[in-house]
Amino acid sequence: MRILLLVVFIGLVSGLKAQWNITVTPSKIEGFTGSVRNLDGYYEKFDGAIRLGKGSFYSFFRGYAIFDISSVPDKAIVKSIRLIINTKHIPERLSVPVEITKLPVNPRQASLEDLYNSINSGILLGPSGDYLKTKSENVIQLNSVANDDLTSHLEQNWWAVGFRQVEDGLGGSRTVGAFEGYDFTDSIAPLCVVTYELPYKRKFYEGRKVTYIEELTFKNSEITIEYWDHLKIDGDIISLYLNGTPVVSKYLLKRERELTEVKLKTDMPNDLFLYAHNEGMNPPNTVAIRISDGITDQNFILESDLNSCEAVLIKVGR
Ligand SMILES: [Ca+2]
Repeated sequence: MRILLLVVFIGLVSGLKAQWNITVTPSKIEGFTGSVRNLDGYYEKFDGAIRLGKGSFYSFFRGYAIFDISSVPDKAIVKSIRLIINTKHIPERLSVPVEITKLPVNPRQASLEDLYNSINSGILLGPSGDYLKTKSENVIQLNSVANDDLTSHLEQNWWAVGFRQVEDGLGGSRTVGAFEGYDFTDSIAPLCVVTYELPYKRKFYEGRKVTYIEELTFKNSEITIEYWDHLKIDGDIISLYLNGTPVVSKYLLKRERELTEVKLKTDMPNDLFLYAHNEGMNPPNTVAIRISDGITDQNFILESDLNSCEAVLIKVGR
């Protein structure tokens, strides 16, 4: 069993408009593919190869591919999907007109008849036309329907697409070729490259406006947060929320540093914000914070009042 897993981190950081896009090539593990055909009401599936094209025996080949998308976080917002299919065995000077479709059924559970018909009824996920060329790498950019469809499967950790041959009007009597993107003796497998972003910035919390003032990166996910009042001690009572959960709750700030240890999420940015319970004698509510992961530390000040919260984004990575 062959596992392909390639994770490329593309960090595009520009001021406070940071984006964390990650491109993943999902591993494709088991039950990968089959070609499906209908021989006068008799439905067959051939595991091990995507095979498209009209056979000489009046059958229309359809296929499907299952991708393991478990490496894409459940909360990802899918921005684009590319399928990369290496074709071979297509006769020279012919290309196979093929369409990529949404699969409305789970190919591991559907009956062969349902699977066969679903591939045909699924709406298009990519351009239509002659675009699978012979003996070469084909890169197919899928559309927003595909993005939404994959997003809806994130918690299931699999995603499948159908491949259907576009009829050429020749009645199925002519063999127009087939391509085999993959079989168990072939090292070239179709790939699915997913580019996504993660939702990481909250705009409001309990009606209070949240503003991000800084973005921090640590190597370790286990961090220590120290917090204290660096100004005149005026009775500020604070809560600190990490990813929406209080890690410091209704604490009266002192000159002395208090500390708490937390674990960060590694697959998405973490947000830490200051929630003010009052503003003390001297508004606003202000806290000095030092975060350390044991390798580096970062110091910053958060200010909040009863209508707004200041926040930082924290990422674990290089
Ligand atoms: Ca204050």
